[in-house]
Amino acid sequence: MKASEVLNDLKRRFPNEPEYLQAVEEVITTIEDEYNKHPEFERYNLIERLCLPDRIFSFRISWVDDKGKVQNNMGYRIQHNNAIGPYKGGIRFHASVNQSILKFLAFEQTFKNSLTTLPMGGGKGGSDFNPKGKSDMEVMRFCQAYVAELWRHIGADTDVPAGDIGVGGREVGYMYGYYKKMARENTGTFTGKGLEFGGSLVRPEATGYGNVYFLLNMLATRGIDIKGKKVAISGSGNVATYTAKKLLSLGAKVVTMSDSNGTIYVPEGISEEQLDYIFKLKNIYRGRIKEFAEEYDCEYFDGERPWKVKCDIAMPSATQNELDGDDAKMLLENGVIAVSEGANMPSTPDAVRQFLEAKILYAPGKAANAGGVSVSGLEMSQNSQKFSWSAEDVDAKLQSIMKNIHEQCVKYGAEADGTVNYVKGANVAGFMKVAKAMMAQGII
Ligand code: NDP
Ligand code: 2IT
Repeated sequence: MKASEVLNDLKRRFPNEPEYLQAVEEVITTIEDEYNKHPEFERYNLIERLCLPDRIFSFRISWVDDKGKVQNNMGYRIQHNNAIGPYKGGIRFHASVNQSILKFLAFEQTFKNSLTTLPMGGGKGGSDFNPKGKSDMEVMRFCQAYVAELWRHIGADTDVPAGDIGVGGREVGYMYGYYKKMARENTGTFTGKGLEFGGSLVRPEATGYGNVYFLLNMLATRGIDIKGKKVAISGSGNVATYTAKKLLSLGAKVVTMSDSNGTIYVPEGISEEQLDYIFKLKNIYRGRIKEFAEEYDCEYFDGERPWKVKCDIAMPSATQNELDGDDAKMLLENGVIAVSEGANMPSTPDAVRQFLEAKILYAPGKAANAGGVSVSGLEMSQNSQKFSWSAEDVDAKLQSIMKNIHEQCVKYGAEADGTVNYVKGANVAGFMKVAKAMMAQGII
């Protein structure tokens, strides 16, 4: 089948999976030219095989809350593609989780992991469990119940989960602990583990730092200095906070952060002390960003996203489709020069189109946020060696991986007018490696 026919057929078969179709459509439409240069791909129906996940596990998770009430959630793990290495990708706990969202994330992860240069296939898992307001013991019991179903299907050389929205060091610890109890082995099947039991230095920081490293590579192509630039960040979780931390260390001004209830606006830039407050607020007290506005008496946009403020750079780092066509228009009108995505698929197709047409520096998540899974890959390497590397070593490797991803994007995304289409570059580069590996391995 031709690439466009595959897309139409997927639309017919999965009409209730909008996020999955959105991610697939973006990739198919950008790789079509390259794909059509390889008739052998079509002969082996490669594109359809690459769009459909290898397998999906879905299951009921029943657990008992602190009041003794039985709660039921749905759990999933999508093993999308393992042509270049074990399935690899995070676990998301959020009330909105469904099969479409996890299929889009697993699909994207396959291309992202291909770009990292490390041997990792793509996967994603999660549950519609809502961690908000849950006690530590409830979170632990839930993590154990999730892994009680999942543990048989994962392993250090099979499928290696990690964190994502709602899953950080605490949840990975509980899941890994229970996995180890069931599987009776200690090979590190999970990344983002605590440093005392096989975790890698710089893994918590890696996605945010990696996004800033990617941004620096993009800015360098136009000779722009990050110092003094105003950056609007969305989210206040793992990715957002470490993005802010690195930006502050480079002399940039972080003017916004947010959560699902609203946005704080600090026109002169958040200070290091204020960022520390946000770390504690989010990780220890598990509070809301509004409390920051109360503590520091700054502007707070209730129920609004950050994109209306004047900024030079936007780094969406919360969730999918959090920046739409109207937001893109406002950002462009306010003179934004770069958008680098920490989240997965945060910009809607309309927003992406506007960024590409405006020829600003626009990096899609699968390139810009690949630092997290890259250091997960490095955690896997360290676990295999039963050894751990210094923070300096891991950070240097992360910087070199992000530079390499940027180079791949430039190689496949360079336009005649000298600009770079990073969407095309990332999709084609990611696709070609997986496609060649699949071709070599036959119809399986
Ligand atoms: P966290 O759970 O640490 O933080 C998520 C942040 O995003 C919170 O501030 C949260 O606000 C906000 N958020 C979540 N859902 C929504 C929503 N529906 N609307 C508005 N805001 C929302 O997650 P991470 O920082 O780990 O993940 C953020 C993004 O980065 C995700 O897209 C994830 O897939 C992506 N990513 C993560 C990587 C990692 O290593 N962790 C690696 C690569 C990408 P609230 O508290 O109100 O829910
Ligand atoms: O979207 C992502 O790349 C992640 N959530 C991190 C995955 C991982 O395996 O570290």
